[in-house]
Amino acid sequence: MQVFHSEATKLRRAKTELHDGQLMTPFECPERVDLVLEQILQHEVGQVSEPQAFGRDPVDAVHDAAYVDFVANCWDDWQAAGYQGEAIPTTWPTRTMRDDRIPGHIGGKLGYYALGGDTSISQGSFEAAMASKDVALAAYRHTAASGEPSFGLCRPPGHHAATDQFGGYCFFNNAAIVAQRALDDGHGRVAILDVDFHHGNGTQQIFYARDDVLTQSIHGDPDQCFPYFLGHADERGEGRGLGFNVNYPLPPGTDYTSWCEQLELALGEIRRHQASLLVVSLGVDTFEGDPISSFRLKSDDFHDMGRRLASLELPTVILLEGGYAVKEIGINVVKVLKGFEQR
Ligand code: Q9C
Ligand code: ZN
Repeated sequence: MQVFHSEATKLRRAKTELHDGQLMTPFECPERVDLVLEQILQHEVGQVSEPQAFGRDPVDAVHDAAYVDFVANCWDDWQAAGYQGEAIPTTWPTRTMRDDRIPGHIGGKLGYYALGGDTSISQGSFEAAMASKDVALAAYRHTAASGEPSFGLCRPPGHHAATDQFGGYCFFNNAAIVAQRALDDGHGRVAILDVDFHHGNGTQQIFYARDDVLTQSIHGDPDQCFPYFLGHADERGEGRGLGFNVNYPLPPGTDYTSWCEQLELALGEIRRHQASLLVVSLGVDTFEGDPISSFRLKSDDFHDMGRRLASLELPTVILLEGGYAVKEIGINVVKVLKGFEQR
């Protein structure tokens, strides 16, 4: 399988993440890229290529232009304000306040454009996010041209990023950017299947009122799990998009047998909608050893997952989302890719 990777995805090297009341070294670290790449090379998954630069237009196609400007300028603006640490939001336009005016001060902008306080913005964050979407688009281009599957070693991840919000370690929604580009290239219908432990709230929001992208997510029940405020089973899309979003929330402790039943339901929906391209938001944070998640998938389960994804026999772009700080992240990704190639 063709693999796409860019060293520039490691330009984000944040020092802080506010996690469970403590300021820690972020789980979403550049070492993740090296761990996955090392296993891809060791297991000879396929040729590894650098992406070209696709510029900003594909980002603007799914995100608000002022939001993209904010991500591009945030670190400079934060430093210009004289702050020493990394840019962390602390004040939000919550229910009891107004959200119809965007503050001029960077502290206010941060709260306006953030969906959580977990993702510090630092030097290189924008550049890495741009490289991440280039990796995704290069993978898509390969699959679109050849029909062959491809894997994009995206980092930072994308699926929590909404039209005009960052958070959950995500800035630009790589899967949504690929889906939109595919539609612009003439694909009739695209399916995005999100198998990351966390609900793909950004992907859902971006396409919620549309019937040209089927969005589905299998994830930890938002009653118990981040992002808490989206991802319930009764969110099915709106307007023309009604029926084109499907959520499969599962309780903490879910094992592969139960998880897989939901996967088969999701695959059935994709067949029913006659999608011509599949984008997989591949988080391997469903692994039993993941430090911030609570499903119980074992390494061998990822092989079976890949095999089942391939059973759709669709042109498929697989993009990395989550999967954290354990050495198994690389082997678990490789197992999905190898399982997929068994067909
Ligand atoms: N204490 C992705 O997997 N932190 N993002 C949750 C729980 C945010 C995960 C807080 C987790 C974001 C792409
Ligand atoms: Zn995740």
